[in-house]
Amino acid sequence: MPAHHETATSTVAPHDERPRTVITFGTFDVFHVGHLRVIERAAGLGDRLVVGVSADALNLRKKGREPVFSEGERLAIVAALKPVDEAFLEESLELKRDYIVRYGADVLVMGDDWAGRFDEFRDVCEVVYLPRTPAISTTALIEKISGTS
Ligand code: C2G
Repeated sequence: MPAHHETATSTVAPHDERPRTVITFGTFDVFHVGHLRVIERAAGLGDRLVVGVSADALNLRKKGREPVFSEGERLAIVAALKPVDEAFLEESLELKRDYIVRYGADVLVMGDDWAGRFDEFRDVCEVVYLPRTPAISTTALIEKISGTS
């Protein structure tokens, strides 16, 4: 085999041979099809999907209200989804870099309601914002079910 071929073969990056891990985060309260779509599309960007589910205390700090479903219930729902390989409780937004590193994530995926907010992690992984599924949200569902909309 010519020398330049050997060189080409030996420079194939090991990265291409190991599974590509994708990580995403969310509350996933009153689970709906918008949540499912972002999880499916995130899984499609790699070989292994890890999902951080916001803890109740984090959600209260972030949104000022208790989720409808507890963290244990939300975690159980997300962990049971076919595209999800691993799910864990996200205790703090400040730990996002630690979670990315701990789970060996190559790609961070978020809906585009978070566009630009996680660009600081581009030094440790790719950061991808996916378009939100239109016309559905947990807040709208709660309002519809409670008859306030
Ligand atoms: N999402 C979507 N389309 C919708 C509603 C939600 O694509 N119609 C996406 C959001 O963009 C997010 C994910 O679904 O990527 C989870 O949404 P939320 O549960 O609302 O997540 P959020 O409370 O924004 O938590 O660390 C970041 C937070 O944990 C994100």
